[in-house]
Amino acid sequence: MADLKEARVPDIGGHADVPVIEVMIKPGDTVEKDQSLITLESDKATMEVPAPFAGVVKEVKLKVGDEVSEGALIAVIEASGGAAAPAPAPAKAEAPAPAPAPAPAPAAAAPQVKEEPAPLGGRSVLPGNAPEGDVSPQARPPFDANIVMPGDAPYASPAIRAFARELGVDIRQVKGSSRGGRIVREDVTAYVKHALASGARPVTGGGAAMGGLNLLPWPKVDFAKFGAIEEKQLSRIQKISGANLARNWAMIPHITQHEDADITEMEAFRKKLGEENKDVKITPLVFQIKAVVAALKKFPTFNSSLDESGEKLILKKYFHIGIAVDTPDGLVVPVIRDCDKKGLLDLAIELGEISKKARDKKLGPNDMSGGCFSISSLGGIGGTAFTPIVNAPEVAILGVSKAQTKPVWNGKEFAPRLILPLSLSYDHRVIDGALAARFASFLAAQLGDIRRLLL
Ligand code: CAO
Repeated sequence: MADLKEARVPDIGGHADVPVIEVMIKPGDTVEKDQSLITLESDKATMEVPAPFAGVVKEVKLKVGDEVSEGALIAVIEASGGAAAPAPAPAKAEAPAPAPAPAPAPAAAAPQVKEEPAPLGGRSVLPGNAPEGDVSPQARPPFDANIVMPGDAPYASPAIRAFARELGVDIRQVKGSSRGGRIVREDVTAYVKHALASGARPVTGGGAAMGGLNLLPWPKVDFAKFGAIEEKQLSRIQKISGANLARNWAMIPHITQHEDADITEMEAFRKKLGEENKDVKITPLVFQIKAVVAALKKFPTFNSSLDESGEKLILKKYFHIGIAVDTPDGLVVPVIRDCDKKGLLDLAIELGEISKKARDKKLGPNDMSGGCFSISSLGGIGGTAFTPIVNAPEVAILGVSKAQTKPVWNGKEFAPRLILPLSLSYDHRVIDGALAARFASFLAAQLGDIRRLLL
């Protein structure tokens, strides 16, 4: 029989009628013990209420905007085996023993508030159950908003803090516009836009606040006034990559150098190689990886990163190449390691494997870290040129468009040649235009002369 249990609001330090500002679960969700269920907002702090036990959410009994006090029913959860909640809630030391029925639910069992410092400002978490080795519920102090959220700490929900972190925003710089000065999502986005518009150059490549910019707030438009609309949430990948792209675009002074490579001979060789190795898909991309490695060896500045202070260049002696892969959920950039030590066929096999892994959503953090330089190939789709965004902390990225046969003057006549458009974006703080032009023409020469590439 289903083991249905109730998750309730624990002791929140005597606060009553506290608004629910976030509901993080829906029926059907599987929750782990201590996973946040809702966020409450007292007039001094935001608090996450975690699940007192693991299980599957059957019913959610609250919605955003409800006001709750201790004991309010949050959700009915079908507890998974062995992780049941403790028995009825203990009474607080100073409170009279509660009547035997109706027993408050498990969530109220451990009325302790633990301070959990988050990277930016304070954050409070209300554990549903006592952690191992914790003191008895009676001995624990009730929630004190002043402890977990000191008066001068920014006033924002954990979700808004996480959102600010994703964008690299120091939430202490953001002014809250909501009731009581609470920071809401719009305040964070307005802050970023303001920072971008005023054009201030951030001090470092890593996490510096973009203060002093003076952007207009993002236009708020009621699109439904003009016709039918539909809303669609961005995927998790889109949110994460969007935040990274926005930071990189705003903080890196980009230049894009365009170059054409004559890949007529390379293409003939690729086709031959493909016929001899029918079980491996060999696309032009593996040749580009080899050419990039050769160019990185010749121009080591391209194989570097600015350190966090923005004053030192770290030159890498390894050659790990990131490949932008388009997946149904958004853009990911897995990394192929040690490309200098791998042949065309090895690279082709690995490229097939990581693309599949990316599209099957099986990439782990290790698959996507440690890249030196990225390639974004839209050649299989089309286009004549584009401006890729540098994948920080790398300092350059190669965009590849679709190869096309074009008439090229050979001194006597126009001859049909297969021309591959290359778009090299780079961080102008690290790389000068002349160096970029040399890198791009070296790259084109490598691709144009297959003998050099195979050396
Ligand atoms: N010019 C002409 N044809 C090209 C080409 C180019 N530059 N690059 C690839 N092709 C051809 C391939 O040879 C293949 O042809 P066949 O089907 O006849 O064999 C076809 O285009 C499709 O190639 P592919 O895309 O499957 O393989 P790939 O190795 O070129 O690329 C991958 C692999 C994972 C990079 C690619 O599938 C992808 O996801 N690209 C999108 C990357 C992206 O979104 N970048 C933008 C980032 S910014 O938003």
